[in-house]
Amino acid sequence: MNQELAFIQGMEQKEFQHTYEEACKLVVERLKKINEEISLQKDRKYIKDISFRVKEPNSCLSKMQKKGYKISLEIAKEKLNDIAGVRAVCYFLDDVYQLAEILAGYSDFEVVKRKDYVKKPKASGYQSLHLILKVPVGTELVKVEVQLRTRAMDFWADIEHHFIYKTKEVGMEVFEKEFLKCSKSIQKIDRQMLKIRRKLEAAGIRAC
Ligand code: 0O2
Repeated sequence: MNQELAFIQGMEQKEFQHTYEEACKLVVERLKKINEEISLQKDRKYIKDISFRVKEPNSCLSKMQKKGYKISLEIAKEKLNDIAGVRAVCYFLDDVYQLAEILAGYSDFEVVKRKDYVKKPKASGYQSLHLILKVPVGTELVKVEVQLRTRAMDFWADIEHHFIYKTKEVGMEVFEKEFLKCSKSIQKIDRQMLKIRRKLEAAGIRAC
């Protein structure tokens, strides 16, 4: 059997999938709990959406090949940060940072890496705050990539992912520029929305 096939079959094993699913679910449960508590505390909506996925075996294989890693399950577990992926979409910019702090504060979660593509967006215009966490599943510590972003960032990333991010089409530069322009507008809108919310709060106007 060739290496690639053995890799895919290894990833498809129930036990492997289960471990990563459990890791995602643990983070999702925490996020739900945080959402309930903070929404009450702030008397407004906090997290709009929480989702998760275990990365498809084929997608993991492509990423391993793209990064030039030896194709093995052990290397995938060690090198791929996003086999387990969780996303939380917030309303406001400050909520994204606060949420990252709360998650990082759990004593059973270890922050392995923090990538702030909000402060420093990627060349494409992609914005999100990524935390790579190690979370306990049974006796293992499993890596989970948590993507935290605002609704506006999510709107952009979703559409850009659909048309641009993994495309093999050539001559996409004109569209990439358009997306970059939109990302800059989104940065402005997120800042404006935060300012408006703060003014409303200062005026004592609460969400109804
Ligand atoms: P998919 O299909 O979304 O899963 P690392 O190994 O953690 O240091 P990694 O994972 O190579 O670094 O890269 P990076 O840039 O931190 O990206 C992690 C994920 O962020 C990507 O996963 C995407 O989900 C998202 N992302 C990064 N850049 C862009 C972008 O320009 N546009 C969009 N729409 N999403 C982006 P995957 O596995 O690449 O893809």
